[in-house]
Amino acid sequence: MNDFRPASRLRRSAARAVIIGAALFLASCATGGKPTPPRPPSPTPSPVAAPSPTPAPFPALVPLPVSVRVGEGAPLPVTPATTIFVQSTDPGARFVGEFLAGLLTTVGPVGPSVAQMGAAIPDGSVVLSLDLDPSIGGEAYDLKVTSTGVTLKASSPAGLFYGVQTLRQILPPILEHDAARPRPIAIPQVEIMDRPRFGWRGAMLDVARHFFGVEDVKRYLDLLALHKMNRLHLHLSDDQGWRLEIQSWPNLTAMGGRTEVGGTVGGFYTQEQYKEIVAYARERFIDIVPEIDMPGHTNAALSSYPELNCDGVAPPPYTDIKVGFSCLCVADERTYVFIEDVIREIAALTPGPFFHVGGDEVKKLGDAAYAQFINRAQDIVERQGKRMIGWDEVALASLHQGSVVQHWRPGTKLANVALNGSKLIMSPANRAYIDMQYDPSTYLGLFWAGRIEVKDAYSWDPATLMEGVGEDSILGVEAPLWTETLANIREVESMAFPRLAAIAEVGWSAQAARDWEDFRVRLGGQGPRWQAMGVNFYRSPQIPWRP
Ligand code: TNX
Repeated sequence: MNDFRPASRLRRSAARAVIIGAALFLASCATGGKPTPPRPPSPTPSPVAAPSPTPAPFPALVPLPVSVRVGEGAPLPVTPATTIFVQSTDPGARFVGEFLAGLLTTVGPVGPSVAQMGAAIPDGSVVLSLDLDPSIGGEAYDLKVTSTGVTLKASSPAGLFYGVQTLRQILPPILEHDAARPRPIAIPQVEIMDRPRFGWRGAMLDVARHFFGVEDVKRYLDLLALHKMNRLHLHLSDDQGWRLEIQSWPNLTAMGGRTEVGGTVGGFYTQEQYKEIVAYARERFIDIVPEIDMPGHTNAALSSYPELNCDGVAPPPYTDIKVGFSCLCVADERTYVFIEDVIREIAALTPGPFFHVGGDEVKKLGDAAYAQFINRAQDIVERQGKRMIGWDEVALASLHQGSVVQHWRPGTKLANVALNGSKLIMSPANRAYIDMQYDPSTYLGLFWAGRIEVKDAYSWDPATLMEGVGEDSILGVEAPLWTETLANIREVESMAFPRLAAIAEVGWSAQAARDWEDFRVRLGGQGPRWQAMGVNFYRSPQIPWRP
């Protein structure tokens, strides 16, 4: 069969018969046998969406690919006898093959096997190859499922990985649930071409206000990968806690790591644990971006070392949520020794090219002293072989071309940054801050930047947000999740999902192809998968959630 039809707008009635057939097939796979696990109670109220008059979309892909065509023929069976052939010696490609096999383990008592470089490839196989033209970018992929097999092509392992994430969203959600074994499945016929709009599709997790352990961070990384996000920015220090071991300044964690918001016990990552996070992220094609906030948001450091304070007196630990009161002693050279030690140790543990210096909300310094401090921090970051990122206040400094500004304050003008050749990451607080409440009934979260329902998080274009800052000046988007009010990973999930998926699509999919009505139906299709994965997502009344 090679009869594919366009399905980029999947609610079209012409596609209805195939769509319903496929949906019934998937539903029958998903419901027989083992029950899905009960969903733990959501900390946010979960109003029930009115049933949608729209037919269930197939495939319900988020983020939306460049093109999707649905085939009419019989679905391709996947069984323990299926082989995944990796037609490349690249260890990254092999790794992606193993990752796919891992996703498919529940198709039988054992999952499909992975083979390198098959000479004769039997019908029904899955074939991964690095045959795509590199000029369309390393994250692009082509995926084709026909009655004779699956072919997935990319120019680099990252592209293969994203193709696998797309395949995953085509498969029955029950596969995500371990108790589903054995569950033979069949993959509907599709032909998909895809590539991302932006290279930076990020999330930020504040592990300083509340501490989140290694397993929580891995869980977040898994969920980012499913939505093709490729940066996790860790906010590793703030007034309420210091979260990464620094061997040359051990009190930072021995003292500054103990606390968190509300006075509960905090925690920190040893350098070994941080390396474990970095490695886990890399296996999912995600770069960890470490942030040590300075010169403000530093009470945890100031309370651990008296010499970092201008008066030589360490303040007590702080566990409330006000901002702007703390500042390193920028006039004292010991402060720069401290910063250089910290940045050197973290840079050595971090393979990605960026180091985030925070720089936000410094109320204790005038503009000139602030700019001078950031200029010195920028030099130190560069001496350690990294590029500096800072929150949008750092635009007051003399930024180098390689430095990056993370826009967060709605209404800020940053055309000068773009003009001088530095790039921007767009995280406008009234769109991308997923610690904001959904609506007045959300009991977690803050609302200083407004309430952000899914539609607000989705309906904006990074390239027209700010005058003088167009597509070429933008690295991409990032969704920060501050955790003043979020004490555990389930609460984090309830704020992140579904809005993180909306930001993922803002970062991945072409602006002209994005449409709220289309998105909300595809997003509703993610519900069963998230449920099978135990994700504690908010059932926004704006979304027609599929049961
Ligand atoms: C502003 S965004 C902050 C954080 C808070 C957040 C709460 C930014 C650079 N600074 O310190 O946690 O608001 O939404």
